[in-house]
Amino acid sequence: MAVILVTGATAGFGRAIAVRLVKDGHRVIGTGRRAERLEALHQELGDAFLPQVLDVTDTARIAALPTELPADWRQVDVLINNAGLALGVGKAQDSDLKDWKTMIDTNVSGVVEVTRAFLPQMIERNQGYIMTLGSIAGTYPYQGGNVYGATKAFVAQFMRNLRTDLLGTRIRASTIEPGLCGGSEFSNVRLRDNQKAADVYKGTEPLMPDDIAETVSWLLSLPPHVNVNAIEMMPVCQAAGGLAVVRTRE
Ligand code: NDP
Ligand code: 8X3
Repeated sequence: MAVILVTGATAGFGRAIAVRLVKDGHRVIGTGRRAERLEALHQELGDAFLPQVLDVTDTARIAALPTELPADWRQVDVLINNAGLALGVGKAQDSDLKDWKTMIDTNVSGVVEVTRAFLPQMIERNQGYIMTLGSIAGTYPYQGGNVYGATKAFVAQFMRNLRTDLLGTRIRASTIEPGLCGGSEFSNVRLRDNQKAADVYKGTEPLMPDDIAETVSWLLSLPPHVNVNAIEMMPVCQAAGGLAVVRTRE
């Protein structure tokens, strides 16, 4: 059984992944900014869960974390880069530059820095697995997806390049790219309005955090010689749309 570090374990996918992986018999280090949520999860899951407050935009704390973990938690076998967010759905010309920077700091720099921090010990042991949450927004453009989608496109290419650099090692790397998924705080954070967030899922049967947790659990159950490079998943009620055309002539 593995020691697994999950970023963003205080809500949504990360929480569901932590709960599922502890049920699967693993030991999970759950991170996030909200200490009280991590403590509640600790109460629920017991000593198979280690809470660690971590803001993935805090470069110094990330760098220190691998050596600051308790000795028997230090060999992280699996890193799940899940922490991330979207802010806003405005067009590029209407968006807030501060929101863009927060998304880049969290979804791009956060993933890169946490990955870089835990890679050396995986290389040293020639063993490990890195999974990162991308999104269909990294593949399919949509209005208002601008920087959020671009951060997830970065994630997809970073993970493909990571796979290439890791060739010759036994370390695996996968990207999970979900589409519409309810049951998390994603839209509440993005829209900053709980009613509008609820409306995103109205009349749909979206993916749920447990579906993502199930996928993670399945990936971990595969034989060590199998690397799933990427998984794109959508609810049955969603599909990619068409191209847009503006008609200004008779
Ligand atoms: P939630 O908003 O429910 O959870 C996001 C998690 O990320 C929280 O635990 C939050 O913890 C953490 N987080 C955010 N910013 C930081 C930060 N600076 N430092 C540390 N942790 C942070 O969203 P989801 O569970 O839905 O999303 C999880 C991932 O999946 C994200 O990367 C998202 O982009 C991606 N995704 C989501 C989809 C969806 O439709 N829901 C679809 C496709 C991908 P805290 O606030 O406590 O720090
Ligand atoms: C979340 C999915 O389509 O809202 O990454 O961008 S989407």
